[in-house]
Amino acid sequence: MSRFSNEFIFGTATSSYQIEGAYQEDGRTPSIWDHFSRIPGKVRNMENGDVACNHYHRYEEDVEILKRLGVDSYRFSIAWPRIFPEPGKYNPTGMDFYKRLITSLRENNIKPAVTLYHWDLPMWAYKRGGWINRDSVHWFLEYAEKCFSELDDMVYLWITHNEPWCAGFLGYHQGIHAPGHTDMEEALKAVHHILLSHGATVDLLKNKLQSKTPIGITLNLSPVYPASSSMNDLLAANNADGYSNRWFLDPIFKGKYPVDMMNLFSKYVHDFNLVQEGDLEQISIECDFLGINYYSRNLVQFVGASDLLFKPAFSEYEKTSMGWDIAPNEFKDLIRRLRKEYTKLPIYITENGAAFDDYLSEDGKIYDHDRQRYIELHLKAIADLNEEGMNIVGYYLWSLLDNFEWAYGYSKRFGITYVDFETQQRILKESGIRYAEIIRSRTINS
Ligand code: IFM
Repeated sequence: MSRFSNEFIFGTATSSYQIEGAYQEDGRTPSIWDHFSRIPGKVRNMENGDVACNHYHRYEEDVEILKRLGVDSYRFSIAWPRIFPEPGKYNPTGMDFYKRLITSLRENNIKPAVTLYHWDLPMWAYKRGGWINRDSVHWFLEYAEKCFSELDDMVYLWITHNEPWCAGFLGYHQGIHAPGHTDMEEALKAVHHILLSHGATVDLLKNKLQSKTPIGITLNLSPVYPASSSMNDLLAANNADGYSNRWFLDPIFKGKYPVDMMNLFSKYVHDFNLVQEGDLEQISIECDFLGINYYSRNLVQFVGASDLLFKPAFSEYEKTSMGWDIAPNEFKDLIRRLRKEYTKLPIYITENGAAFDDYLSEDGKIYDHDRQRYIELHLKAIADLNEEGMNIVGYYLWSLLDNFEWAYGYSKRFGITYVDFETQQRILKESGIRYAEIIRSRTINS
């Protein structure tokens, strides 16, 4: 039996576009996901977040679920197009929703952990070039400043960006996420400006506004392994690691982009003004914590006919319904490496969880034992890591609710609460009931 300290934060996580719905209410204007999801072929069954979990109207019921779970904290994101529906035009009615939500959380002793950007870039910003335009840093700062001035005294921690790898590379290089571009140079620009906006926002909160509220960034990191020990596969693993992990960790913690990846990327970059003097100092500004979203490991092999020389390799590991390897031991490798090579900052696991095909049984319950086991394995890994002194200070389970899983629409269920999207009925799954027990006892079986 392993025990979590009394200070350890147990939580669940969601994001605005994935759960809120109310896509045209109280002044909200479209985001890139409203637009992208309407392009045929981009999202399974052309589903979208117009209604999603209708959390905008049902947030009180969702806070009740959080209470039942007994979580210490709840992580959610703010929809930028609710706050600034048009350039430079603040919408207090949009902000009021988050004030109501935060007030309700605090009345129930649940600490609000707030992400500023979880991918719903306003369309007005996209039309001006989106993250490819360096001015995006100023637009983001204006938005962040308003969130800070209205909410900072009620917020437990701030997260500037969720998973810049997805916003940058999935959105601008692979085209799988909004805005659906497939251009490496654009992706490199987008990532650089996202990271710059992160640094500028940390500077704003800590130095200009002198706030004591902790602030950090959330990266989705995946430890990479070669399919064999051949030179080619080792090269493939190095590149995959550079693309998914080091391209973010190195500028944030070492103040420089990795040289091997700069060489690999150099053929795409024609704008030599991209990284300007002072940018890397800004990006590597000291934060208060690092947020990590961990789902799986990444096994790769060499492929000559690809720009980055790697592709996923066949793996015999048990998988979730996303086809992702269940890999709690590799999670330990990742954390140990971060401690050795990158940072001593407190670490929050800001997301971890699994999609499985859930069935509502005749007795009205969801016996999602696969998900329960996945959660237990990863919580056990955290307890073990903390015994080694790795200082993981909190865990946010993804997700509180089944929700809109981006390009997969509603076909993948990550929730510990089942959502019937026809009726909006919520049912706590067995994994949720087990999570509540773990939280109550603050222990996990070996
Ligand atoms: O649903 C996403 C979330 O928006 C970001 N992290 C990964 C989750 C599962 O794919």
